[in-house]
Amino acid sequence: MPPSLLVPENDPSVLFTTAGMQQFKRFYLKPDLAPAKKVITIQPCFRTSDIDEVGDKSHLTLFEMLGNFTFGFTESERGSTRIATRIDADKNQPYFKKEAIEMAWEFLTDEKWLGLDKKNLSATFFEGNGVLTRDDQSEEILKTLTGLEKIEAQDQDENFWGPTGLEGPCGPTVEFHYDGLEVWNLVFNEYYFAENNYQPLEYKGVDTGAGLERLLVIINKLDDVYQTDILNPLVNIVAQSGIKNSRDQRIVADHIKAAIFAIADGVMPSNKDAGYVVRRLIRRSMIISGDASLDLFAKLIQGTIEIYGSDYPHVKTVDLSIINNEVNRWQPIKIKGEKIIDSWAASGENITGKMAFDLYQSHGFPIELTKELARQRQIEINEEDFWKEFESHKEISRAGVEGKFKGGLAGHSEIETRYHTAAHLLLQALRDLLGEKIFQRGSNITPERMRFDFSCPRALTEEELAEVEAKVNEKITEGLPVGCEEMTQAEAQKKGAVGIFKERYGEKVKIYTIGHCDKPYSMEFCGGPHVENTKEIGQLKIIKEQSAGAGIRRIRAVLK
Ligand code: ALA
Repeated sequence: MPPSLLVPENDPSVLFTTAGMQQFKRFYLKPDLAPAKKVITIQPCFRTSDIDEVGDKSHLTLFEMLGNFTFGFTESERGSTRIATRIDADKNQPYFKKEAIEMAWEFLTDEKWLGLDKKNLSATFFEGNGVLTRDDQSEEILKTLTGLEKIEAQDQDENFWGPTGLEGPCGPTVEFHYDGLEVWNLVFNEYYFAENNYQPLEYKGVDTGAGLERLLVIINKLDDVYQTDILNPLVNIVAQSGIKNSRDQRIVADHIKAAIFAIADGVMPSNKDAGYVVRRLIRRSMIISGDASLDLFAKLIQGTIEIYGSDYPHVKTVDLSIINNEVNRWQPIKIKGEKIIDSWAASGENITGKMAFDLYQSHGFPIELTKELARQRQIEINEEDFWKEFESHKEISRAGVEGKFKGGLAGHSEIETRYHTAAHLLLQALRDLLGEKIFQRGSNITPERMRFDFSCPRALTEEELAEVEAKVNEKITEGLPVGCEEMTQAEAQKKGAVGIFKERYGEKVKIYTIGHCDKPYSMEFCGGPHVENTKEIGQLKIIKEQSAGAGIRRIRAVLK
């Protein structure tokens, strides 16, 4: 299945997609919803928790996680005939510990597959705690693997995974390590965690995570992930820009690449939530690269597109101007922040948590930078209090996110259906005028009006808005038929449909076309519903155009 977006769409309890299983959380509860009992993905994962370790041998902000997943296993599934046999790859049957562990071992060690030396591999399993039982089953299965010599029990910190966010499936893990480096994590989801309580799950499932970059290190006998051919070219670009320190080189390569992937998935740099993380990645890179930033970031975008453009075509849509805006925006903030901290230093004041938080809140000054500047000026900073302020603020903004989420659920009255179709025409009219780099970044429809967000580095002129409005109304007047067709993502992409990469589940996608089928005017991935003929829409009037964050514009329009 295709990977999900880096920002999960229906899970306000997390900022980013940190693991392959996240888009499948509900399938562990309700396996019948899953398109298959066995699924594999390659999931770009974004881990803010690892940012401080970036630059060492094995941690990255963004990495690709290889995963195989299964849902809906029950003990009765393991009929007497199946326990001893390898699962049949063609059958749509769930599996559990025995099969998962054996397949992992075979894949890691067999000459047919990775062919790793068994002597360098070790395994760990969950030793249990007061509440959760020791995973004896996995231990027994590990003991049957030929050539595996080191098996160790470990505690919950090491060998228990999940849930992501506040609640969800979770369970004991079996990990394989190569020369001490974790390369393979099997999570046996047998519990559901909610309200401080682990409930056994009715259906059990497996969630695997294997870091692509780490596997490359081992297979190609490298020292660390930054030497792999998916990162080394980026590190070289940074080195050529004159940055000498090798850890700094790696940090900039990692951060800008992660920012590019996030932006490609619609996360624009901003002052809150995921957008703020992206902003921090860019700002930390700017602190390191100084005056070279603009030129260097342009080269890194180019380099990232060269490496990833064919596998992740949407990275090609990332516009340099979004990052340029960040660089330009940062200069005055940096000067202002330095001045404020200088004045604190001059009066001999130390920085309280509240002062640091205000600097962050009102000037977008990340704590890392405040720390860096405080250190240069030899004044103290109360970081603990900063984080307390930060946490209490986060609770408030989380409540905000949930509120927004509820408000965003669209109804499907007739008038809203008309707005939906009008949104397709609007996107196409914008693309006609401004080019194919324009993508929809969100929309909100009520019976009274529509709000439409799209990627665009600058404001539109009045003439341009008039032209877009006229184009939409022209297409309405033409009375074009609206059709819907189901096809695979690949077919849709080939036909030039817009918005494909946002699709998360399953093979087939719904494509709505507006216009005559040999030469449709608009062709867009969408769940519907839509009118049957554009005549039904009425007339569109653009009321306002404004900014909706860096690199995003918002149009408000009404139908008459
Ligand atoms: N979800 C598991 C992990 O992230 C596989 O390690």
